[in-house]
Amino acid sequence: MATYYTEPSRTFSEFLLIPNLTTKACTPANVSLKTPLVKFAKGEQPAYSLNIPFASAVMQSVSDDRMGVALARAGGISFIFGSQPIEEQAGMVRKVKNHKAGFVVSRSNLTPDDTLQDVLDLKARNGHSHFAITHDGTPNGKLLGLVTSRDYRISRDATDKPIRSFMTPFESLIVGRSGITLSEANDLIWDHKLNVLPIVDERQHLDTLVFRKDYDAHKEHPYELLDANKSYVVGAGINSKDYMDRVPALVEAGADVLVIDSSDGYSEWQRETIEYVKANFDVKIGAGNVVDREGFLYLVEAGADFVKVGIGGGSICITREQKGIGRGQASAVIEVAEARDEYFRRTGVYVPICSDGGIVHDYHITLALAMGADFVMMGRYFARFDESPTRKLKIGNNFVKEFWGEGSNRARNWQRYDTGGKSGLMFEEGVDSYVPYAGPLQENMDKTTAKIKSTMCNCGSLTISELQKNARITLVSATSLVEGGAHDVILKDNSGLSGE
Ligand code: RVP
Repeated sequence: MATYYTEPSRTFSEFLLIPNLTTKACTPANVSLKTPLVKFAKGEQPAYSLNIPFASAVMQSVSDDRMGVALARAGGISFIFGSQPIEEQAGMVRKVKNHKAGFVVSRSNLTPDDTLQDVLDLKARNGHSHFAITHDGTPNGKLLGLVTSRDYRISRDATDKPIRSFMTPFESLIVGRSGITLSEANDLIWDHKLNVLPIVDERQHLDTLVFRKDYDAHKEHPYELLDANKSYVVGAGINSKDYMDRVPALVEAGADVLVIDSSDGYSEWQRETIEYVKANFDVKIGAGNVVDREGFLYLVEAGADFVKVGIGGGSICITREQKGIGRGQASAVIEVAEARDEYFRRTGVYVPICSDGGIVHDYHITLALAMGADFVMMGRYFARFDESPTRKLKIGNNFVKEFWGEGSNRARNWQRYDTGGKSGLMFEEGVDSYVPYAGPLQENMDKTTAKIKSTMCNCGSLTISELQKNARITLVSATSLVEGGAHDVILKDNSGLSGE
């Protein structure tokens, strides 16, 4: 006979947190959201921790190199999507690792033979006001001069004037040498009252530019997640099919952490993948997804450094409808967290778990953490931001961004859903959709983390592990769900009434 679970499978919206005593010391400013990313032994520190417990989903429409830089800068981690050719994915990882905070590759470049009109055209196209003048007009050509808006007067100058006649020539420029630190570059910027400092190599070829405003921005990101070489930490998705080719390329590109990306990770394919990676590389590897104790323990015994939890809860996911597998996200997290704690007591090894999918409201993140998740992975949340890889469109009066599932026809990521064998039959497990455009990542994350910290204070907790120990969580009835939103009032926005 089949096994029946007596408890229904539940989701985050069915729970609320009950406040604990808030002491005077418990203020949002004192709350830390630091959390382990990979397993560690009792009394030791994990090799990687996150400063903010957020990971961006292993999805084409979410995690490319731009998201990787933006999220690491904000304190979390991106897992660059694996449903692309190996070299392209490795290229994205490399871009994140090579992105030196504050040092940017010049994006507006011209040659001395170009004209003032070319400067004006480029300015109109990308809005930049500094132009590197290189011998061949490329970002890393020999630097011959610089043009800023102080070098020309549109009202007086002929637009066919060649750049060489009005640029500031190299001989008159203050430049930094490749290899200088950001704070040394900043000293030059301040000492010489510059807005931009070109960094050149020993052959006078342009390496990068440092902008005064970027240095200020760098100081505004106190949570940025850096490795020992001061490069951003980045993850990458792999699958259990081409890992023997993909993993070496990703490790060579500098990926810090890998994750096997699958809708159902409780499989011998995942065990073999983990064993291969552990035997051949010194790189961290997460696995999943699972929704119960057995699945968690199986992947941990195989050597996983963290385990991802969740089947069918993603906003674009139709796995439950298509295949009838899955579990309410809250129930899955609660059971796996219990298994994680039990494993820790038994072995002294703490294996972090990630709640993946189904976060709709910011408070769902706090609930997931309170229920035992060490961090959350989100797709829809990040897809809404400027930094996600997809197009921003105007539909009616609203701006939206495109967002599609890895199991949709558009992504064609069949490996994520393949259960092995010679399967030719493929069916969609995801949809192609839009999400409301929400602006820049940092601004949104600041708001979300402010809410989480504030709720943690309500719960008398200064850290995530305190929250996991102290949280008191109650189920809500269907009727009290109504009570939780605005009710029995006429909302002004929708009233259709006009007042004085
Ligand atoms: P959400 O944050 O609710 O958008 O969920 C994102 C998660 O959904 C991903 O991390 C992944 O686990 C899952 N996903 C991605 N594509 C699909 C699909 O097409 N079914 N599901």
